Amino acid sequence: MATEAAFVSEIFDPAEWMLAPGSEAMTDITYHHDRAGQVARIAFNRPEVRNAFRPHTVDELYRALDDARQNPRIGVVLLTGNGPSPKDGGWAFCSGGDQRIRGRDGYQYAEGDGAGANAASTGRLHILEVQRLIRFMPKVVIAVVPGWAAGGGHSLHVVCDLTIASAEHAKFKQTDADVGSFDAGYGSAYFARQIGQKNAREVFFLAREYSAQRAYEMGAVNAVVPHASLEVEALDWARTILTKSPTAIRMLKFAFNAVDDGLVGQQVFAGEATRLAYGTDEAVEGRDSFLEKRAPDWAPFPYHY
Ligand code: S0N
Repeated sequence: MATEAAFVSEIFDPAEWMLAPGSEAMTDITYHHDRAGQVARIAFNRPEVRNAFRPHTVDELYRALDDARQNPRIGVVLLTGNGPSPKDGGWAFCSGGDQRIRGRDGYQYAEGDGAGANAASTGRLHILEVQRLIRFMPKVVIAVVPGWAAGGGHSLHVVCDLTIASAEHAKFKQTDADVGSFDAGYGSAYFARQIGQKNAREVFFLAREYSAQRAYEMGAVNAVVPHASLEVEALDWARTILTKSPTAIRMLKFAFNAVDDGLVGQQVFAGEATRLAYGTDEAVEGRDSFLEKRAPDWAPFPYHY
């Protein structure tokens, strides 16, 4: 049974949300569904470290995103960060990998962080699995950026379908090269497709700080809105998207992706096309002829529309 939502962030409205079933024990993220059960809100919940992720955070994030992906009623996912920090009042979407537990082979699980029997003996870099989940899920994922999007957190906003940013607190900075890290996939190469090669190279090579307004001007952000109304605006965008045909949105997302995703993009798009084709009389005839051990009769089906 769904549970009433507790207050998790200064701009979170508990009246809009219910705790997502199964999310009660999550520690590093929060996961909610709106009361109609059609919008998911998934938020980093480590504001004291600017919502940096450790392996356990990524495990929970993957689980929540996959749950939202598989829920047939959820049409839009909001990915955000809770805040502000109890230490200094700072806001963050996500500041990437937790540098305190980065080892020579990736990010390390720690005692007591909930990893339990799943704790890997070697380090993990499975945030890239999360990126692919966002990229390939047949639903719109909106990055709702209330503060810092830095490092791997910047890459996550890049891979989301849309980004809405807080006018007052959102800041963007690609720190990868500062800390000896490099997202050589969506975070950089796809980012360059979004904002152009010169701009993307500047963001990575200089690792400067960009305001929400500047990111908007570069084409990295869809809208800049007052901080207090950030989540209201994001829910409004989600509910507008929910008025559209789910199949059309899904096919459009995969069409936008396909050009940059090579054969995997073609595979994802074609998988959806195959699923749609299964609904035609023609495909039904193909299946039935096999099951009835007869030659298929394609005569009713034209070669040209
Ligand atoms: C975000 C920044 C710019 C905010 O600066 P600000 O507001 O001055 O706050 P601070 O005082 O610096 O921070 C407040 C407290 O939070 C801690 N903290 C912040 N970020 C992290 C972090 N990432 N890890 C651990 N702790 C963090 C601060 O230490 C401070 O703590 P106290 O109060 O105890 O002093 C600024 O904080 C900043 O620059 N942060 C680091 C950003 C960064 O470099 N992130 C890592 C980048 N690399 C990755 O994310 C790699 C992982 C990844 O996604 C990946 C995987 C495979 C391939 C590629 C990638 C990729 O995308 O890079």
